[in-house]
Amino acid sequence: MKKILNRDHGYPLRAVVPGVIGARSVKWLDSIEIKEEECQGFFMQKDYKMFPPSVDWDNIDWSTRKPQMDFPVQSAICSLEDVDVVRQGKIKVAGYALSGGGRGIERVDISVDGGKTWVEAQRYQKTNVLYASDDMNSDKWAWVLFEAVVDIPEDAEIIAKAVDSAANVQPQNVDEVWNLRGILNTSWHRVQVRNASRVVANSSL
Ligand SMILES: Nc1nc2c(c(=O)[nH]1)N[C@H]1C(S)=C(S)[C@@H](COP(=O)(O)O)O[C@H]1N2
Ligand SMILES: [Mo]
Repeated sequence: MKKILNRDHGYPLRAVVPGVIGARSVKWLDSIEIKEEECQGFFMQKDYKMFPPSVDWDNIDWSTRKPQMDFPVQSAICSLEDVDVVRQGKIKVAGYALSGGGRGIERVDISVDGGKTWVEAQRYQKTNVLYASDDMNSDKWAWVLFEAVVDIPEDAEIIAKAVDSAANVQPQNVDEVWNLRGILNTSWHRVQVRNASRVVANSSL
């Protein structure tokens, strides 16, 4: 399939840096310079950096931190939105997971009860080709798609969390990874859905 790079995403020429935060995949390139020293541009020096909780906008010193490069393990559910009313008890939960720095996706866990119990989703990269357990490289450097069919109770909170090949796992809440710039919020993706049987029952009251 021919893939067109449109202008919003960098046409006519864009760098794509797998495993590294999106800010480094610079769009609309017109020249490339190979340099020994780190780029002194705004986005490398004064934007995408991670600070500890003690740093605020009054005491920030940008030069104390390295530019963010590798990103942490993350995932998102793309098949559902918060407002979805699910007609049957069974629904498909699908989305993507990826990790930085060449770490593969070991597992994607799905919960329909707010994180008390979990089931493992199926993973694939090429459409409809599931992973063989001996495939060591195909789950690295790019999105891993996941899919699970789950039974949902009334008013479910559906959660996805991914685990990478170094056993890094997404944090439960954003509080644990909060940082001044608000970057790298890779906490569990939560989607609230309602079960239609409950909605119908309510509306007949
Ligand atoms: N030239 C240029 N490239 C850029 C940016 C930009 O502002 N200018 N933003 C970066 C950031 S911060 C991100 S997250 C990604 C977004 O890429 P997308 O629009 O294809 O999702 O582009 C990166 N490349
Ligand atoms: Mo960004």
